[in-house]
Amino acid sequence: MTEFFKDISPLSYDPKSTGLAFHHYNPDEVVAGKRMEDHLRFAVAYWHSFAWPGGDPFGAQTFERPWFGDTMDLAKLKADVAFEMFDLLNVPFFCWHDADIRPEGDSFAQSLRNFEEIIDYMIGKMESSKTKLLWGTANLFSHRRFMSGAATNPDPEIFAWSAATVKNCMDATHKMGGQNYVLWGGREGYETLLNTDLKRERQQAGRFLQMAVEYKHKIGFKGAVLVEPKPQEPSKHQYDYDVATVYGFLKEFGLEGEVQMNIEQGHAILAGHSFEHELAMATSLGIFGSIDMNRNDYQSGWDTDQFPNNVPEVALAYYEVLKVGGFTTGGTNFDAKLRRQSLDPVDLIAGHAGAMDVCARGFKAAVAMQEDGTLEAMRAERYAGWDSSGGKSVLESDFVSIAARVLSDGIDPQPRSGRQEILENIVNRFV
Ligand code: XUL
Ligand code: CO
Repeated sequence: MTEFFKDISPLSYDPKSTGLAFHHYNPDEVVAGKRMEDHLRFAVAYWHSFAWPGGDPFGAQTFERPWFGDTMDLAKLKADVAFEMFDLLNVPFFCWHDADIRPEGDSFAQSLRNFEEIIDYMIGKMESSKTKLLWGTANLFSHRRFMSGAATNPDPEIFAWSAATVKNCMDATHKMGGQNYVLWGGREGYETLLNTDLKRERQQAGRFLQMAVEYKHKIGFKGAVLVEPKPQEPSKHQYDYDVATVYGFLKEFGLEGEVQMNIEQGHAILAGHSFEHELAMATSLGIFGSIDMNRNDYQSGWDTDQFPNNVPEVALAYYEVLKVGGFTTGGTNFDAKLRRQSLDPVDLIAGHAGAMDVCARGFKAAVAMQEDGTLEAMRAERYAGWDSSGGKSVLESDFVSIAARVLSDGIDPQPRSGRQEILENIVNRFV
């Protein structure tokens, strides 16, 4: 045991507790035919909890962690503390970027050796822990070599470096028994068209993603390949702006059956959408995969990655997920970080515990809404005309015959209420 969480005991479900406990999340509670833990599939994101120093654009590190530094011993200490936190929280999954878990070497080969050593160290820890890998990913955005993109870089050698990095991260994810592999196009975008060949860059990104999918099949990785859309940040114009944009991209490069979406609340907000919109878009296109759960500030205009704390919003999100039967390989990854003044070990635990409770409350509300059925009955009633023989024949017809029928039948459609307030009142009964 390390000293880091020395005063903190494992959390349990204890609704009456006034201390550190779960008040709504009971992993063993069976809801809609399954244990909560198996529905929600919570994951801790290594980068925010263990690698982020607490900086902002006006100030550097605020956190002082005993594992900060560039040696392998410190990387192992970081892994020790991380697995202690997974145990305290009893989370079934975690997620990493290569750069979160190993020190950067002074060559590609040295970084790879560091990475492989840490992967083996973590696999050793996983033998005595319940926590599995939800997904692995490559950090192709922090180092200055990626300042002009990874796959979309004007320099083919950066493409090659990035491809080799993703190959190694996919190998490690596979070796760890990971359930998905994620690609977030961190700097796959551009700042100014004046120096950018947009057509070429999109083709490079398409080929890169095809190679990742080819490699997944080559090594027999059975998990899902997930793309995580995000607009505007860090590049002014990101090629993977939102779910609909990425779907067009997948179609163009023949990948629509191969790649699903990892959808993040904060990214949806930055794209000018709601979280549930992005989820509904993905489920309707058959490309929903997983969730990066967090909460964005609605005013700031950048990605604040706060822990979720809005039960109605989370309920509407899980309602969309439940409509397609819940997660398969995906889960709820807390891509969320402490505020930089939250310095103490207990803040890390409280942030996650609170988030798990918020998700549990939202999820139970979503299940209750689904079991109640009124929302779906009212939606079906709104579209019932399309199920009638007249409605069906409209879509099988053409403009000429439709125009003739509108005249001959003397059609005179009457507007009907959309009932939004009534529907919102129904939701409010459950959240
Ligand atoms: C960045 C972001 C990433 C991805 C993984 O906004 O969400 O942490 O989730 O690279
Ligand atoms: Co994310």
